[in-house]
Amino acid sequence: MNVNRKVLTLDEFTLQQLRQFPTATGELSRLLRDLALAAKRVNVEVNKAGLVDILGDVGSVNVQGEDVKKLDVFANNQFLGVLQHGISCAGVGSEELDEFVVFDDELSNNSKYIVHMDPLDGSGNIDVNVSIGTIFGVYRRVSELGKPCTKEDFLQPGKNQVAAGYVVYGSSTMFVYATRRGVNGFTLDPSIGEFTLSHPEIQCPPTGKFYSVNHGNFFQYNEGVRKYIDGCQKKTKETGGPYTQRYIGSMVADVHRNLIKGGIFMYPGTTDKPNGKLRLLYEANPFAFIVEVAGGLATNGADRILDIQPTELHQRTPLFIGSKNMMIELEEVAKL
Ligand code: AHM
Repeated sequence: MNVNRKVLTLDEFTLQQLRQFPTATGELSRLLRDLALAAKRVNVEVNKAGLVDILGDVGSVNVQGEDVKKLDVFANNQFLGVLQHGISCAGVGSEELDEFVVFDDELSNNSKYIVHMDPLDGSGNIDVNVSIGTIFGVYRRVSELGKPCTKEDFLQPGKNQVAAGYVVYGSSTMFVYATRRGVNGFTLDPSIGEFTLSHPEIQCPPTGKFYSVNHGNFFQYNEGVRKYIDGCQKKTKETGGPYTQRYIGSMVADVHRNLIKGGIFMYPGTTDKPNGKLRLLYEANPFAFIVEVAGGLATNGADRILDIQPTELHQRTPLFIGSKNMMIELEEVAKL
């Protein structure tokens, strides 16, 4: 029989990784499998979004005061459902929910992980068929096993993540995840319904040519950030520009491109919103973990993102993230 040895599914890959740790329990592998299952279900609905009457607002408003789209609700329910019915997750914090969810049953109380997630990021792009994504961060709980998880499990700094990842629903669907050992990307093969290893050992190029920022807010950024952005458009010694501006408005797609090709993504604070728009626990921490494992950097302008001690679930943070040398240039030019 002719076996194609080049094709490695996500499950096969995580099992191979597991074999290298004889004492590992396999809980993280199962958790990743659960997340991939939910991602496949969400992918089916995202692909149908233009065909069925699933577009538009549900009519409610989420905890950040934004309109909730139907697909957001669907994605939230899918991820919550698989995590609750799996055996690896004790509870979930979701961008879509006011409070964290505790899966208070015997199996879940004995699970060692909790998950933070943004089930459908970039939802403003759903109606116009532009890439959207899911983001997740996995933490080992700090509360006592055998009991329901607690708030302190959900308010850990990002450096405590054991894994983080994202799914990009784009021209193809990709599941990318990082552990401290590395970042690997899997592309969904629709013919077999499996994520297969397509981007092994992703390294973020130390420099790149893309900068991603909402230029519409330019005059609301502080002077240092404006100076850096100006430099991105010029050929200067400091920035090595001009760079190419790329901003989709879906953080998953913007950071994914910069992770693969090299670049910098910024969502700075503005005069109206000094902490910017992005959420520390659901968006910034998972990406900071992934990008740092891949060799890049992430800061809020003052501190490393992964060192920030969260004080509330839905806390927002300015975010600068990307290729190492571009981040160093940013800090030098903007004097963050
Ligand atoms: P969402 O919570 O509505 O999905 O918004 C999050 C998105 C990010 O993916 C993206 O980077 C950012 O919002 C874009 O915001 P803006 O339109 O202010 O530039």
